[in-house]
Amino acid sequence: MAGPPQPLLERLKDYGQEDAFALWDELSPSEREILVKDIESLDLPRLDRILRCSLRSQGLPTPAIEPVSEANVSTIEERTMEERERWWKMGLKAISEGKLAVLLLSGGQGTRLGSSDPKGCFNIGLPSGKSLFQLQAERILCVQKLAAQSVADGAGGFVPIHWYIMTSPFTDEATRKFFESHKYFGLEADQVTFFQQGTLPCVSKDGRLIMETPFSVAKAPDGNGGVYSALKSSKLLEEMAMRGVRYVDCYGVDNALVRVADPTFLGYFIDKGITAAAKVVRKAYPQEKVGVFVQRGKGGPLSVVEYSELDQSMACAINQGTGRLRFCWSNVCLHMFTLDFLNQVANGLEKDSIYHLAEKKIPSIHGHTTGLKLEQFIFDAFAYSPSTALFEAVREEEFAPVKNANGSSYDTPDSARLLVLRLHTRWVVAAGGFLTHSVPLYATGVEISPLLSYAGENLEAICRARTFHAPCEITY
Ligand code: UD2
Repeated sequence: MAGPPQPLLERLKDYGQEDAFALWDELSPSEREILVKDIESLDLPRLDRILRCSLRSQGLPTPAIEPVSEANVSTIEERTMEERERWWKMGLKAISEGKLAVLLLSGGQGTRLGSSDPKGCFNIGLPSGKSLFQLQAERILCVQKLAAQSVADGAGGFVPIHWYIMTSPFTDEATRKFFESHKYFGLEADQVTFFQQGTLPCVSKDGRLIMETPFSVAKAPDGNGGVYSALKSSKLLEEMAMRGVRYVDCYGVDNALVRVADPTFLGYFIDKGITAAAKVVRKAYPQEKVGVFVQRGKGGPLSVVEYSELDQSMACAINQGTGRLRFCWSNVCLHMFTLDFLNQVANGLEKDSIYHLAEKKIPSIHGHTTGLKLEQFIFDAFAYSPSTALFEAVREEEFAPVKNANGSSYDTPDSARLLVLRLHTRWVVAAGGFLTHSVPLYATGVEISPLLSYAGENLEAICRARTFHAPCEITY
């Protein structure tokens, strides 16, 4: 009985991974062929380097971390109306010149949501029934229009904002089909580019490959920080440069209120002349499942400690002076980078192969087994940024996470839907409109199409003295 190919077995032995061939004798010829191809596709030296660096760094003490100094945060209360308007105009001008690209992180598996579809396809139950992808596409359409109107003569026509969408093997096909079947929600097909992130094998806690089936290694997407190597290998950073892109707005798909291509955030970013920025909201409570921004030593670079790596004493620490949480600036996966900085990261990140180890239940030949997923995080890049600033956003206006299935206690489609309806109801009332409602107002509201208004602007003509019966979508 022929055993596994000797050279391949030897290579596995070099890294202590020969168990991958343990069931060889029970496999059919075709299964053996699949297994050999699967093992040959692994970059064993890279995997071994990642494992050694990541498993070793697990025990190392993290360098002293401090809360972010207030000088690095643009807070809402200190922001003047003049600044907001100036940044809004600066952002629209840069967008009208084609300098902004949008980068969507959409490779995650929606396991917590209980849906096998990509999260962006999810309908959170708004009156319009729009998916997260459609809401985001229409916000891009709206900003394009506002940018074209902001140009002096306005006759220039709009410059399309290019939308780069990172998928993973788990979400790619369904995402592309969803966009095609919805005709890109009114966008031009050639202003949307899909690209896939990489995957990495799942390993046991002592670093051994986990076999999902007798002839295939268990794998998972390499984290939303996989975007850097994916941009590099797909040569999309060069393509962005060819398009004249200077700034990249990067965000997570699972936020129903995400302000895609936010002109104010872009204007602030350009005005500050920095290389990286993130929107932050004040943390709602110590256990909130958000990363928190920290500073590594006085004046050191900003970075994020993910909620899954934040120890309770840090999460609950109180600033004695203010009585507020010591680590209060939450990461909400809303980032802005210069294209130059993305190039530096994409070429530099590989050197530091420290990955985050996420302990998960992994489907395997022994049933669901506790194992480790190897992930890089999008915000790992902040450690390399020479200049980073945080831009406080109003939580109720910009952060409606869709993480857990309805019935869970937080971050569900229902909670996100209500946040959208309540915000848009406030916009209608502020624009002189009235509401009637047959269910209590706290449980309903109106939805304003993103094609009408991006952040509540230009609604007087439509809403003044009009009465709307909630729940409904206002589209004209
Ligand atoms: C993310 C943030 C967390 C906080 C929270 C707020 C990261 C690493 N963590 O936590 O700090 O902001 O959101 O809601 O950003 N994704 C990929 N590829 C992957 C994994 C995830 O594209 O391999 C995408 C995913 O589709 C989503 C985003 O990254 O758009 C964040 O998803 P997540 O579930 O990994 O992160 P979460 O919710 O634990």
